[in-house]
Amino acid sequence: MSKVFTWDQLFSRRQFIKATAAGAALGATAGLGLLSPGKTFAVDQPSPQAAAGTETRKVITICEQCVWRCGVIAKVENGVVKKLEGNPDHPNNLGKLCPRGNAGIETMYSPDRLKFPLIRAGARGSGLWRRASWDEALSYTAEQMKKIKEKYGAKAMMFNSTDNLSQPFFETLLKAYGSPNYGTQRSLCFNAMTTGFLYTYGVAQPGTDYQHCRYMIFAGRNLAEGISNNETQEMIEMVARGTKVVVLDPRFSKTAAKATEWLPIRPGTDSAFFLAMIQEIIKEKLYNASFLTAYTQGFAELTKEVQDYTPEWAEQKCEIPAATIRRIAREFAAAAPAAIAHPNWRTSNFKNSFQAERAIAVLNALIGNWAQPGGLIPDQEINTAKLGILSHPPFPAAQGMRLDGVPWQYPMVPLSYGVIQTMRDNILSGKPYEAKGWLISRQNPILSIPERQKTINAFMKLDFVAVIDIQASDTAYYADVILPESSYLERYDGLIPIGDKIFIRQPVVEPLYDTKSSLMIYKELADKLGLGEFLPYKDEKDLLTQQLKPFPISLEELQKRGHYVVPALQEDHSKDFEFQTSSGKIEISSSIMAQMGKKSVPTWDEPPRPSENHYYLLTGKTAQHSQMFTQNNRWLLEVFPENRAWLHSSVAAKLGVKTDEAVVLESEVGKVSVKAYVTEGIRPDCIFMVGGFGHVSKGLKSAYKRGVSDSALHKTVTDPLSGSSALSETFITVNKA
Ligand SMILES: Nc1nc2c(c(=O)[nH]1)N[C@H]1C(S)=C(S)[C@@H](COP(=O)(O)OP(=O)(O)OC[C@H]3O[C@@H](n4cnc5c(=O)[nH]c(N)nc54)[C@H](O)[C@@H]3O)O[C@H]1N2
Ligand SMILES: Nc1nc2c(c(=O)[nH]1)N[C@H]1C(S)=C(S)[C@@H](COP(=O)(O)OP(=O)(O)OC[C@H]3O[C@@H](n4cnc5c(=O)[nH]c(N)nc54)[C@H](O)[C@@H]3O)O[C@H]1N2
Ligand code: SF4
Ligand SMILES: [Mo]
Repeated sequence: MSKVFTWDQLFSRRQFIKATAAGAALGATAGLGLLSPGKTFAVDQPSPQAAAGTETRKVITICEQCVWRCGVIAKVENGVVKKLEGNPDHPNNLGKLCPRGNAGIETMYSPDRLKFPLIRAGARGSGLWRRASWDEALSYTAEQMKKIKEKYGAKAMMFNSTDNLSQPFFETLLKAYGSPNYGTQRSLCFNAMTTGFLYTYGVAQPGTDYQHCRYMIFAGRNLAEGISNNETQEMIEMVARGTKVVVLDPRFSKTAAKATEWLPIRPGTDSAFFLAMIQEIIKEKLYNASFLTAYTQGFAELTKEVQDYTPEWAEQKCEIPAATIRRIAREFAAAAPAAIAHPNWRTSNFKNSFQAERAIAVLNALIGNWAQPGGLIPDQEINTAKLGILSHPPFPAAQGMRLDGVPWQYPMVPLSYGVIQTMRDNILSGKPYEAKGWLISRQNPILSIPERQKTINAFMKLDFVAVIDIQASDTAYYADVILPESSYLERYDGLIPIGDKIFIRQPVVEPLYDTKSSLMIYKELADKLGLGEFLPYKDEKDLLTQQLKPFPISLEELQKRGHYVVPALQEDHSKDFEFQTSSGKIEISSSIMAQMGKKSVPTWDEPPRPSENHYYLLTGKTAQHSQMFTQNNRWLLEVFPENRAWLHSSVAAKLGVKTDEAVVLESEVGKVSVKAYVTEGIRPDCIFMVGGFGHVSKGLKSAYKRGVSDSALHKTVTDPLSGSSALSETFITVNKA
């Protein structure tokens, strides 16, 4: 057995050289990680490839600093990536990268990268590891997974992954293994929005035509900081054109700063605002009657339901003046059909967020903005290039109930979305059966699920945990085996069709360390499990060639061009659209909800309020970081070094606290001490923190213990309809530290 290391030893340069088989050769590679920490953001260390010769080239690929998948052109000099630029041919970013995209170089060259497979060599979470070969690490993982299947059935093994390009192959591994237990990030993210729109339009995520829009309402959608690159650009252009933009947010977000009107709504009461808009539009007959007759069902029921939801009633709930709600309803209807109540994104704020999303979906239907210039756009699915399929044997039937309660506890939540926080809770409860193993790829549940301590306890209870990551995430820190993936600038992933175009992610440089693409990790693990025939490819190039088979372009050519346009799809297919609901219409009254004995039209569901001396805890994004993972990126840390608790100046004055002084925040489940940020830009009854800080992994040397994790404070509250985790339903006290 090889030597045991702590994280400190493993990631110090000296130890790394000692621990490496080919110490001398790889010593140079380890040195590579140390970028100049100055402001130049230049890569000034030679790469191992540098020795091989001098060359300058550009490689077209795809960003992975968040889930948006922008097109990138990487400039490589002498084997070192010098600069990342936006690919002007890519629809997701129109030639521009956001700050996180630019900082992708540091993600790859970080000294904290996982450099080889690791097997736990002390108690779980002790931070003691030994280096393993790929063969050993994968064989060990496969043995544990086989043991669990033989002893407890495939269902005792859980598979988790957050949205990424190779996810379809992870799902193939899950199905081939035969487990029903699959966890994605979705119930922490957009379940309220996607289920709300799915049960209204049969479309989970319609697009929005910013270019022609004349009136936009965002309910918490903060495009200036929760960046969706091309959409953020379109929003900024829309504002510059003078389009009226209304932002509902308890906090003065950067999007609120751009907007025509900021409405500091009481958290959890968005549906009161929208129900009152609906009431006003119906009362004043400002709706599109012919559209409603032709394309919708349930208008009469809606009219009855909303009759008492007057703007005066709503004012009592949401604290926006009735006259403002009435005016906005009229302005919105007058701009129809070029007006949008935006579907939003991470609207998992309250249990009633599903009702808010249903009200938003229905409000759009009332003015008939579907597929109209300046309105909602059907998704592009029907017009998307279809990749070549890899044929494999039929999957075994997955036996057993799902640990996340879908559908037995959450009948309305689609299987592919799941309810990850309930999965975590049922690992702890052992109900309906005991979970034993967890394979996690590209996800950091220890920081992303509410109640961090509970999540850590769930990890401690399991027999086996394997994690696939590029760095020692908090979740990897609690694993038994860590399988290091090559960073996105060093690897291939599955091809990406977007409308009539097919894009490629490809290595910009050779992997710096002993890492593999997840495509190969899944494939080699499948081989060792005896399931290799389900992932029928030799290597990444073989897989991509099979995906490209229907198209008259070689992989080599695609690599050069970066994308391929499928000619047959360039015709207009918009008329092929059908609403994928039970009735084939837009369901103002949902057939499925009616069948399940629920109120089938949008309705008011009173949210809880903080008691005396308690505050709403709000969470959200900053433009400079992604989720729970870029906090260790030193370039990004330099521009956003830690999160602070936003306090209204009146609250700060009462406490006698100034900006950067410490406050103690306490909820029912946790307590943290964090620096204050005193501002007028938040309601006095709310405290806001950017999520993703407060890492517990000592392997994230720059991010370890920087800022605090609001997941340590968040209570676990789940909407029984959409499965969405209600992230603003935690109430806290605040005191001077
Ligand atoms: N830079 C950056 N961009 C990102 C990401 C990232 O991590 N970093 N992540 C991506 C992902 S996965 C997502 S899901 C999106 C999220 O994008 P958004 O959903 O736009 O952003 P969030 O910051 O999660 O939340 C937005 C706002 O909700 C407000 N809020 C809280 N409770 C309520 C309420 O009850 N009502 C209303 N009206 N507002 C409320 C908060 O104050 C916050 O400003 O961003 C994506 N883009
Ligand atoms: N408090 C709080 N909680 C939240 C939110 C919030 O705003 N505040 N937002 C919610 C939302 S919207 C979402 S979507 C979820 C996200 O929750 P998660 O999906 O759990 O979080 P991520 O940070 O996206 O996890 C990404 C993991 O992938 C790793 N990674 C990065 N690049 C690669 C790669 O190329 N390969 C591999 N194998 N791994 C890689 C990172 O190191 C990290 O460990 O969190 C939710 N939870
Ligand atoms: S939005 Fe930024 S981080 Fe996300 S893919 Fe695009 S450039 Fe990369
Ligand atoms: Mo998300």
